[in-house]
Amino acid sequence: MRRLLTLLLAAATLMLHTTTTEAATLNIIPEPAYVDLAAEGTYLVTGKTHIIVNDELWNEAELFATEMMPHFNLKKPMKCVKRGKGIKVRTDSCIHEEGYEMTVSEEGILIIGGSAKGVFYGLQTLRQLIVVGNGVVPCCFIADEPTFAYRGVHLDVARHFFSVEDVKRYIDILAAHKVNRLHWHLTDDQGWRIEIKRYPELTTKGSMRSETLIGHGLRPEFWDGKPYGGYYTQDDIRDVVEYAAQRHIVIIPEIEMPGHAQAALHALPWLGCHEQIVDVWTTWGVTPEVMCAGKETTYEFLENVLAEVIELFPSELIHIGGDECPKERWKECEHCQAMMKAQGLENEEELQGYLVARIEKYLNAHGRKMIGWDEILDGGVTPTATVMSWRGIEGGIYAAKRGNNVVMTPMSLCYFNFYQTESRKGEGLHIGGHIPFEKVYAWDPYAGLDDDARKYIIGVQCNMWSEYIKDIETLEVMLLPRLAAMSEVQWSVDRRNDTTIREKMNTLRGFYDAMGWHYAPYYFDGRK
Ligand code: TNX
Repeated sequence: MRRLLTLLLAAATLMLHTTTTEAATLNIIPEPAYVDLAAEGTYLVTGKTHIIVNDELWNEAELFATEMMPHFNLKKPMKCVKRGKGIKVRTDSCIHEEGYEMTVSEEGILIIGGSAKGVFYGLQTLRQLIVVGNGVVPCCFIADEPTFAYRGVHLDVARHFFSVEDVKRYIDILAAHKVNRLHWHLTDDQGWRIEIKRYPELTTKGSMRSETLIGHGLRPEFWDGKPYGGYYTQDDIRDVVEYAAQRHIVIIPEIEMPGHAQAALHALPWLGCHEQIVDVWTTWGVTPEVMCAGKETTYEFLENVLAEVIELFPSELIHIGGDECPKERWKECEHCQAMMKAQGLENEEELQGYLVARIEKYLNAHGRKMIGWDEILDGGVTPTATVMSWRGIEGGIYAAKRGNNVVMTPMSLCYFNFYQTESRKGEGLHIGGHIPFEKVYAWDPYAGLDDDARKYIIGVQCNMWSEYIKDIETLEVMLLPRLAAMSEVQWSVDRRNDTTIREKMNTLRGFYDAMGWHYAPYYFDGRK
């Protein structure tokens, strides 16, 4: 970091002393912190180019060597060796942990990362250059590091299920955009998708619903009449967590509580207040059927589930949902009312606050930290919870001013399940809203915050709710190219540039085509 600062200062001084400054760009997304294109010449990377690497960085080198196979039409990955010429990678702890410096000369390429993470991101930058330049990489020097430590993308697999293979493809796309967190929304009213050994009913019963709402509104003809389900075994989960970790993406699991839990209540009716059987929900929205916050058995259940979740996910942050929990059932429930009395709680909001605080204690006692949607603020939040601000930015601002860590993900800017054009023509049926590429790109996540509060904004995230997203192609079209805009907000917020972004996006489009990723055409054909 210190090194990059010195470099930027030197560059600024140089610019003061030159009369003509041409903004050189390599069309990389997200934009690197510093690019020097002054040197002439190129270096040609082919399928025969060696990657020179020591044991510590073998994972990163081999992954790159494998990723390049389709581009060079190779049957085997590019060769990784310990000595020689080609693409050399190493680390230097003077550089920011996620940063890197890349020097391309006519003799070869050198990437020095602050750690294996930095090397990985350097190689992602190089991959873009190689693919769009067909192996011809211009001589240059790049020094790079991210703005935000938390660069998240969310995926809802409860409303529609995505296979292990689909999730890995999604992870590949995230990694290429230098995203480092996948928020995996694993449970909701319409399906419980993670195997929990202690409660097999959660998946044997809770992962299947009788049909799905496929229209807008609640008319009978809008349901499809087809049973729908799916879940991940614990082996599947371990496989995905490992796959993501190799790409330096931490998976944050979300187990929804006490609301958005009707599928769990279907499987285990004693989790509810009235204990009557409810179905795995076939409708979208907010259901009154929520977990009972009065019975000790609910707390036992949550701790037992989290114990298995903690075993499966190394993430320090564990997401406990906390959003959209109607309190009707609690008002009529003798257990909830007794708990409120015993704990001296004024109202049902405070009862939710009690549940959340108790779960946070459990997570902390097991070496983890809690993150939840901004409703966790309503019942009086502890100073140690991380808040995900979705109902707007106000919750995030309030939390940051109190000194809670915040991830900004306001619905008006970060809901990638929303339409991308005003006319909605050709987009298929989606939940609503309107978030074009330009709106994401123009977002300032620090708006409304003074310097003190700013440092609590640990990152930003876009969310992918899957009520109307049923397959991986649609998922990709909703994600791309808006993720490119989001990645510039996450990685390079102060380096965004309205005059160069269009050309950069045209270059990135070539990269998407080469990768075979599906993307929406609207940004490219000018439709907002
Ligand atoms: C709100 S964001 C929800 C989700 C829905 C989404 C639809 C949040 C914490 N809750 O349950 O899927 O809107 O856009």
